Amino acid sequence: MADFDRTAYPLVINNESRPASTGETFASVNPATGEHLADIASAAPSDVDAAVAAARASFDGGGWARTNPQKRTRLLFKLADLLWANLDALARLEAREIGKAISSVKAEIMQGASELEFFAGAATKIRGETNAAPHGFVNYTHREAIGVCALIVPWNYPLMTTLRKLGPALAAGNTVVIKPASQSAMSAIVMAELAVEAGFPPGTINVITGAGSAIGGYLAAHPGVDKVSFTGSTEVGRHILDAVRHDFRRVSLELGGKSPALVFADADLDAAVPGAVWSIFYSAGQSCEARSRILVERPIYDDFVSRFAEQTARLRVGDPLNPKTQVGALISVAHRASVEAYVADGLAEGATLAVGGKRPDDPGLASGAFLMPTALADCSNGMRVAREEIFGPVACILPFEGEKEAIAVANDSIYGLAASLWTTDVARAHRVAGAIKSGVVTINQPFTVFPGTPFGGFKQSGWGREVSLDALDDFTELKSVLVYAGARPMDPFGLNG
Ligand code: TAP
Repeated sequence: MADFDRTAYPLVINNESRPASTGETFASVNPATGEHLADIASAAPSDVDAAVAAARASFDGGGWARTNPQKRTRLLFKLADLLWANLDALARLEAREIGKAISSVKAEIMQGASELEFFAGAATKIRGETNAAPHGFVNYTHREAIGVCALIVPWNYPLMTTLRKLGPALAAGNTVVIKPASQSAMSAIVMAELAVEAGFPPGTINVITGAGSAIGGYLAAHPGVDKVSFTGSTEVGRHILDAVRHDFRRVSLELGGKSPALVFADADLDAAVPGAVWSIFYSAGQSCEARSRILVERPIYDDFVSRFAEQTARLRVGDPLNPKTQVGALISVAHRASVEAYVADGLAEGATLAVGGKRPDDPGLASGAFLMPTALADCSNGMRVAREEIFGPVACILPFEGEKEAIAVANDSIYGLAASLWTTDVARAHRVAGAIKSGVVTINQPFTVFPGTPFGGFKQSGWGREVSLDALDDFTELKSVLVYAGARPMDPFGLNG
């Protein structure tokens, strides 16, 4: 049984919960209250070595790599069952740790468990192909596990992102070392303990915690790691690339975004306005796929801005543990300061404040990292607020004239993760979807991903795809086997005379 009430969280290596070898810890703090929640083990490089060695032994020695796919399926479903059984406690744990509204956290853990189930089923369906080959030859392919995978995860969707990587990695037969973000480590540790309860062999799932700049970098560069799967900022993504490039180890990267929502004059505003509000303010804007640039066609611009501001002002901001709360705290007071600086910068560059832009008036929220959902209207795409990822509850609203300009502005970004289109013109919806340079395009609805649908970015939003079966490809190597099946001996130099 998982213990959700403790105040110390260990490393999980080789199915054992243990303190860091140095005995060092770091504090987990509730960003909504400033309350100290727990002490988390702070791994030393020698602990990373131990975790990689355990994963290596499970992969090379066969603890996990030699399980048959049916057993992998059963164990992954068992872990998913344990997550469902502990859903409320896990949601509470994460809501306290990252300050996010508990209704959101719960939905994300459900999504993560569903994705795990998707890959549990996929473990028995990994397929190869036969290909055309010259007469007398047979060619077939199969997909093999890569080996030890380092899964490095950010704080904004902690458990969901961990499960999103864990499912395809394990389904394909890899073993893993998970490095959660320091601000959201607890749920990964509990999940690994539930995996021990489920019966995963020792060394299959290991968790190390500690500063990314120290042990995250050390893990990514570790010669015992065959693949790094990273989700986080584009800046740290570059460090990850540096860590793997020398020996060409495998890597996939899910990075930042500055995703647009395009609202055309023919859109159904009863759907587009709440959809646009949700897709920036869900998770207090701390989403890689947040539609943080809202491009609105000129004839409906004023109406859209006033409806957007009115609906945003009605969002319930407050205690993350209250099930009615829609927007919780930001991840830290320091992060809120960075978001507030962006708002000030946008106003200085000529944007107008449509709503928000301040901390909540409620004195009960004064010690937490809260910020009211904010919309900056009359932005232009050259402004810093429209170009950089703010990663907070700030929408930039920009007017546009016609489809051509909308596409040009939407694509004028270093990122290309997601885009939403709002229009009742079916032909336009598909035409614009084809022209937008992003990994995901959603039409007349705000949701980005369901188990089985691909997720990942163009341009500086990353490499690779998650959530769908493409993720299995990213966690496997493709092997081509060429067989000679001719009647006479193979003698390419003609040496047999
Ligand atoms: P980062 O600061 O990039 O941290 C992500 C992870 O990397 C954390 O576990 C962090 O550990 C670790 N890390 C930090 N420096 C490292 C280094 N030099 N080498 C190896 N690992 C290192 O991101 P964040 O602030 O947690 O999350 C926000 C960012 O993630 C945003 O840019 C957001 O867009 C992106 N994100 C992208 C996606 C997708 S799917 N595209 C999804 C969610 C988030 P510590 O916590 O210990 O520093």
